[in-house]
Amino acid sequence: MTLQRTFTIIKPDAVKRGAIGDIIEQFESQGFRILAMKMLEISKSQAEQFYAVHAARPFYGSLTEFMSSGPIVALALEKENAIADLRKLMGATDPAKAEEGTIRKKWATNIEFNAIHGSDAEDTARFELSFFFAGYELAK
Ligand code: 3AN
Repeated sequence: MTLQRTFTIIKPDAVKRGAIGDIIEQFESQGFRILAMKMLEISKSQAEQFYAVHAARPFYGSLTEFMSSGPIVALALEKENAIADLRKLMGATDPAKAEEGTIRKKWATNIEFNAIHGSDAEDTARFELSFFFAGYELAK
């Protein structure tokens, strides 16, 4: 297996609940290497660009409102099979369906305030990483 990169956001609800440390601890203990990390706030229009693939969905307005409502933590992660393994560690989008031991089971409130974002495929991971990080910001 070759190393793969993925992108994740600790969402505003999880930051407000004091979950940053716990979630980063889970990334590291599950073997993800942190290549880059930053805490920032994004504007509504930046959130709209980031979630452009969801523009036609009914929840696009509230999702982008929420993602621009407070600080987030963006990370670039690397491991073998990173994309699928991160999705597994995150748990189902709806925390009511998330498995025991997943980040969303522990920290998400509902399908909208669901604590964490993770890229779902190689092309989205590339887009999302380049949206938040310049090449020089990634660890060698
Ligand atoms: P995931 O984040 O698990 O990849 P997606 O890509 O289906 O899920 O949805 C992107 C984000 O949109 C979710 N993380 C969630 O915050 C929000 N979302 C998805 N479905 C709904 C819904 N039915 N109602 C409100 N928000 C939703």
